Parts: sequence; C-alpha cells; structure tokens
Amino acid sequence: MLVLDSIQARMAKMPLRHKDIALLERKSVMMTRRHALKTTVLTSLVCATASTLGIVNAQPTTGSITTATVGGPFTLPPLPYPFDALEPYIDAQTMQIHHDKHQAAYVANLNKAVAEFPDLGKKPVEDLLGNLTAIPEKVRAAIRNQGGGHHNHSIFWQMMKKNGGGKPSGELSKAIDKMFGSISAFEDQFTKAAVGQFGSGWAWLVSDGGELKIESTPNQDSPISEGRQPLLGLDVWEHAYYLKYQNRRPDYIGAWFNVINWDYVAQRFQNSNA
Ligand code: MN3
Repeated sequence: MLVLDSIQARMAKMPLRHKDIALLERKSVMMTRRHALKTTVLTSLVCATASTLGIVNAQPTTGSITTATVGGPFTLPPLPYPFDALEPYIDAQTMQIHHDKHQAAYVANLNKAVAEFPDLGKKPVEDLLGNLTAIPEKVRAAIRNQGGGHHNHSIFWQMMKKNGGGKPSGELSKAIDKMFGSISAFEDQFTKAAVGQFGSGWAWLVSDGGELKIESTPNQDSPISEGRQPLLGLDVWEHAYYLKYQNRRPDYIGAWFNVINWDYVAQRFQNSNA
C-alpha cells in the first residue's frame, strides 16, 4: 500500500488531472488483485492446516456444497442426496438452506452449549435428549432446542428419498394396519397432527414401547425426551416449506408423502423393537 499512499499524498497537494486519476485507478486495481491473491493463498493454507489438524470438519454432501462445521464434537451430517432430489415436492433451494443453514446453526449452537461441559460432548445426542434432567440446568434448554434440532433433522433427511412414497411393507405395514386400520387412515391421522401443530414443530409416528402412535411436538422437542422412539417425522416449521408453499402447510404435507423413505422408517421400527 506504500506506493498507493505516496501517490495519494502527492495527489492531495496538486490539482487532479485525468492522467493521474487513470494511474491511480490502475495501481489500485493491481493492489486489490495482489491482495486478493494473497488472501486466497492464505485462506487455502489455513484450511489445509486446519483440516490436517481435524479442526475443520469438512463433510462433502452429495449435493454441490461442502459444509464446514468449526469446532466441537457434533458435526453436520451430509445430506444423503443432492439438494434437488426431492423435486418437485420439496424444492432444491429449501433443501439447501434447510440443511446448510438451519441444521448447521443447530449443530454450531449445540457445540457452543457443550463447550463448557466436555463430558456432554462425548455422548451421542440421543443420550442427551433421552435424559434431559441429567443435563446441567445452565445448558438444559440449549441442549433440548439445539440438540433436538440437530437430531430431528439428521433423521428427517433419511426419512425422505428420491422416488420415495408409496406404502410401507413387512412388519411395519402390518403394525400400521393393526393400529390405524389402513395406511390411508394412518396418513389422515398423521396429516391432522401435522396441520394441527400450532406454530413451529414436528409431527411424528413413534414407537411407544412397541406400540405405534401419532403425535406432534412443539419447537425442536424430540419424542426421545418423552421415552418414545421417532420412526417417521415431518418438519412443519415454516422454513421447511415457505419458499415453495408459502402459507399452504397442508399442500406441503400432502406432497411430502411422495418422498417418504419407507425402507428407512421400517428399519427404525425394527431397531426400536430390538
Ligand atoms: Mn427444520
């Protein structure tokens, strides 16, 4: 910047001529470019070093964006499919913001919450949510909200897939028929719970000691905190649908049945009975 500064100093003492202005602009551009190059090299070096040290937990998604979570035991899991995989039912932009911004924020804030209590960071988030009363009061609300947000979304991505939908099969199908009468009766009840959740929250199909139930939870509360195993969940926060559906939550819910990954739900059902 010395060259530029001396030119500016000289120019301050003399009337501006076109030649001087052109020279100044050219030098200024050159300096900016050189600075930008230097910054890029430095950033790359820092990233490479941080990555080697394990500071930056860079996890490439199968989409086009690589998400980095800095610091802390909890990391943002990659989305298991490209952002546009659930089109036209859930749009790519919503998926990208939802995963890369919203869940990333839950992860970052969860890491902040456990920073003071390192032992909490050694446990799976399910264990923290499953025993909230054991969490120090200072961070209990943060774990409930941020930990819940992290876990709810981590399973939510897997509960959906490209060319999903249809009907469950096997034991889960039998259990749904037994409890709700039919899959379409189940869909009706689930839709009611999702539409009826006032404000932000989730609708769930849960296993309550092996018995299927439909419920909804406010905010990022997890059924795990109530001793139930979430099998299938639907995020009805506005951030999950507003770009495409605006205020039409029922339309979003109806469309979402077309992307359910029933194989994953069946797997969770099997695990919950094990
Ligand atoms: Mn969400």
